[in-house]
Parts: sequence; structure tokens; C-alpha cells
Amino acid sequence: MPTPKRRRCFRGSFGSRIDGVIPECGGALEAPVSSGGLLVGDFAQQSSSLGSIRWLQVQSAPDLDLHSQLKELIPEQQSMASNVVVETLFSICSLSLFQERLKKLKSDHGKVQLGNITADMVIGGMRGMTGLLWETSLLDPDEGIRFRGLSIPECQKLLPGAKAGGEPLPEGLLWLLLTGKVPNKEQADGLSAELCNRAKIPDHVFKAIDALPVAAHPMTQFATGVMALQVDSEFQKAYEKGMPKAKFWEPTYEDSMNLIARLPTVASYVYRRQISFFFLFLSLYMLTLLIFGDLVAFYFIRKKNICGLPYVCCGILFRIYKDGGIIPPDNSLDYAANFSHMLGFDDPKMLELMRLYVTIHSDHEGGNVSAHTAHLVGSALSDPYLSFAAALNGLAGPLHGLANQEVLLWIESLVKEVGEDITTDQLKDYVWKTLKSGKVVPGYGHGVLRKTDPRYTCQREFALKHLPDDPLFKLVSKLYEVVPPILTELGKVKNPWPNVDAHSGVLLKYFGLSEARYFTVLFGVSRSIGIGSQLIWDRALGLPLERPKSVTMDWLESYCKKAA
Ligand code: AMX
Repeated sequence: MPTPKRRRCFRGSFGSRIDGVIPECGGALEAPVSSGGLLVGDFAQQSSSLGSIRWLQVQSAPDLDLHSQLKELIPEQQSMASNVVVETLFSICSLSLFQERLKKLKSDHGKVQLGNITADMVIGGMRGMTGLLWETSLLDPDEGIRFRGLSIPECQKLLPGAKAGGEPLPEGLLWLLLTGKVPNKEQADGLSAELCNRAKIPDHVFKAIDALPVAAHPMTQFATGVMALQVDSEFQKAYEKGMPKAKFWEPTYEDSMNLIARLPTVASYVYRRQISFFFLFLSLYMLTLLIFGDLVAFYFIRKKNICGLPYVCCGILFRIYKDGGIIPPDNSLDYAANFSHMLGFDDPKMLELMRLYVTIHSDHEGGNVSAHTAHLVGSALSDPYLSFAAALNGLAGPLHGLANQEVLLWIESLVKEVGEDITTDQLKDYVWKTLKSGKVVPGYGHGVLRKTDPRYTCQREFALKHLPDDPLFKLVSKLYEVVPPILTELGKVKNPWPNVDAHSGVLLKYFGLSEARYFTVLFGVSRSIGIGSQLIWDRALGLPLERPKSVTMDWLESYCKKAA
């Protein structure tokens, strides 16, 4: 294999150079992106707020595929660091540096305190308690997410798009999350092709989904599909046969890549089998009309007797939403475009939206419910399918991923109640009514963020570019003015600003994807990219079983009394 052209620079927490050949480590973000594998964008990754590591992002060498790049990064000898040869290897091999760093961190600084754990934190859902390693992304309360050091605007600028200046390809982000390097277009395209090749779904997966009623929530259907995919887990097979710990990452890589590749097909199957209740009702009426005549049909509908034969017939006739049947993949398309195509949306702007959507929803550091769940379950050496299915069940909660569904339903009920031409006062009344009824304003607030979510901002920019006159977009913009002051006035909300979910629904609806109950599935497909990448690193770094300590109220009370 030819030696890759690559330049790297690592700096340890103490400013010392660990490896690399670039003396001028503070390079330019503005460097033009070129194809061909030379360094395109050397720039210092923003150091974490803890000031741990600065890692220069470099474009990947063109002559290595993703697996080879990872294989080069991840040595097989993680657990043999005392061996001199391996130590030498560590010094030239970047992932070895991570492993060595981790070991050194533990041995040199294992006792350093990262903050005080207060009783508030224990009672309050562990907010602000640093307790997880998550390599792929880091969330700053004010600035928002950085994927391997890159902010969303930087990703939009540096990651390859389907066309020049277009939205980033999620394949590029996957590459970035896994390797820490910005891929070139050729590498991103190669990864698209690899994901296509991995996207074959065994028939039992569809049968498992079909066993559920079509009215089951799409997230239930989706998680069922993921559990059915687990039958093919490479990790489980390899673990049953027996493999050294240093090898764990390899079948985890296979499973994660297969999972990411297969999810769009499973998710679009779930979408295409959704019944539109309007169509169901219409079909029921028409069929009953056909069989029993006008009056009987009227009787059925009045009595809402939609069980039995008419229901089954209509279910068969209209079980597929948009009556298009299952759309096969188009392997000439990239990951997000193919997903959109399989859902039934081929408008080039919708394809761009899907690229942006999948990219920005992919990862949000490790503490959020879905990411943390996957990390926790994976720490028991449950394979990526099991870990990700668990994550999906967390994502399906209304305070987390289901918020995108809630936002559109909330906006639609507002429009139904007041109309699209709504005054600011009417909007304020509606928000207060929501709060007074004991509900949260969906799409606003966050467990970590304290400013407007940059994922909201980039969707807003997309809307300003592609659908500036859409009435629902205008309504979303108006809500941006009205909601934060009201939430601030409540006095208890720590972040009155919109999050990612406040915007996504109206964009999807604009392009025809209007079934709000389905939205969280899209979020789930995207989240597999971050979760899958981190699971590979969890196993590569040999991270242990997660097992925090819990206490009882009695224990906490008596401890606090003694401490006072
Ligand atoms: N509307 C009404 N009340 C809100 C609120 C909102 N949007 N956001 C926070 N609050 C309330 C909380 O319910 C809490 O009330 P309580 O003390 O009576 O229980 C109080 O303000 C303090 O909460 P917080 O510390 O500001 O937030 P948190 O970390 O406890 O919760 C979140 C964060 C996201 C669950 C919350 O802001 C919320 O419920 N938002 C609406 C749902 C939503 O949009 N979720 C999506 C988040 C992003 C994602 O994961 N996809």
C-alpha cells in the first residue's frame, strides 16, 4: 500500500508536541478546498473548554478507504502497551496516540477533580456533571455543537457536497467523525458507494415491521426494524466465537457501518406503509359504498364502525402512504438523496435539505438521552444494533427527539385555531395558553445550550434561501420573536431560545413530507452516524462498563447533614 501523504499535528494538554511535522499549527480555516488529497484545510481544532487537546484537521489521504484509515488509526495491540515494539508503534500511529493519551491521562491525572458533584446534580438529572468520554463531538453552551472541532458553518464550508457550494454530504461527516479528518469528494463518494453495497435488508426485517399495526407509532416500527436487523450482528457472532478485546472495534465497525447503511431503507419502509387517516377514511367510504351502497356507507361512517372487512380491505388497498409502494434505492445517489428518493421525494431542493438535515442531527456530544443510552448499553458489550435500538427508544421521548413531531403538531393546531394570518398578540396568547395548560413549548429550551441552537440557525438560513415566503416559515420566524421573552418571563427556564426541533418540521412539510409523527424517524437515521462512530471508538479505546453510583434519599439527606 502506498504511503499516504498526510500531515498531522497533535498537542498534548501541556502544549508539548506529541507527533507531527507541521510547525505552524495554527493554520488557516479559509484554506480553499481542493480535491486530490493534499492538505486542504489545516486548522487548529477548537480546544475543549477543559483545554484538553488541540488536533489539526487534515484532509485524508486519497489512497485509503475508510476502513483502511481506521485500521491504520487503531492498532491491534491496545492492551499490550508495555511491549517496546508496540510503544514504538504508538509513537507513529495516531490512534495509538489516543490510546496512549488515555492511559497517560488515567495514570498521570486520574485523581484531578473536574468539578464538584452537588446534591442538586444528583437530583437534577446530572446536569453539568462531567462524566463521559465522547470523542466525536463537543457541545458548547453558547456556541453549539462542534463535530471533531468543526462548527456547523465550518462543516458546510469544508465537507464535500453533492455539488460545489451545496450542503455537506453526511458521508463526509461520517468520515470526519470517525477519523477526525476532512475527506475529499472522492472519498465521500467512495463511502456513498460502500454504504449502498452494505444496504441489503433481510426479508425478516420487513416481516417484523409488518407484524405491527400500521397505526403503531413510526418510532416503534423503526426500533422494531433495528432489532430485527440485529440478527445479522457481526459483533455478536465474533464475541460468541471468542476474540481478543483489541479486536472488538472491527466487528463493531462492521455492524455500525451496516446499520448506518441499512437504516434509510428500513425507515422509508416504515414511512411508505404509514396510513394517512384521511385516505383510510376515504377508502373506507368508497369501498363500503361499492359493496353496500350509499346508505350503508353513511351508517358505517356515522357509527365509526371501521373494524372488520372494510378496514382490512382498505388496509390492503391503502396501507401504503402516497400509494407509491416501496421505492427501491437508486444507488447512483448519495446517502441522504437516496433516503429522500426512497421516501418518495426527488425535488433537488429536498435532496439538499435531507443532506443538511442528516448532517446536523447526527451527533450532539454524549450526554443527551439517545447518545448516552447507546454508550451505556454498548458499554455492556451489547452490539451496535442493540445499543442503537435502545437509543431510539430514548429519542422517541417528547422532551428529546419527539419534539420535532410536537412542534409541527403544535404549529398546525395554532393555525387551525387562529389561521395563518396571526397577530403577535394572538401568538402570545397561544404560547401562554400552552404554558398554562401545563405543557412545554416544544422546540424551545435545552439541557446544555444557552443560546439559539446553530442547528436552528442553519435551517433558518436554508429557509431564507429556498422558501422565504412560506407562511409556516414566517410563523416560525414570528415565534422566534415571541417565545423567548415569554419563557424568560416564566423565570425558571434556563434557555429560552429555540433548538433544532423548532425548525425542521416546517421545512419538511414545505417539500411534502408532512406526517409529523414520522419526523423522529428521520432524526433517528441521522443519529446513527454519531452513535455508530462513537461506538467504534468506545471499543477501540477499550472503554469500560459504565456503572455510576446511585444513592437513596436517606443516604443523601444524612450525607448532606453531616457535610453541612
Ligand atoms: N417550555 C416550558 N417550560 C420549559 C421549557 C419550555 N420550552 N423549557 C424548560 N422549561 C421548564 C422546565 O420544564 C423546568 O420546569 P420545572 O422546574 O417546573 O420542571 C424549568 O423550565 C427548568 O428547565 P431547564 O433547566 O431550563 O431545562 P431542562 O434541562 O430541565 O430541560 C428541555 C431541557 C429540552 C427538556 C426543556 O427545555 C423542554 O422541555 N423543552 C421543550 C421540549 C423540546 O424542545 N425538547 C427538544 C430538545 C432538543 C432535543 O433533544 N431534540
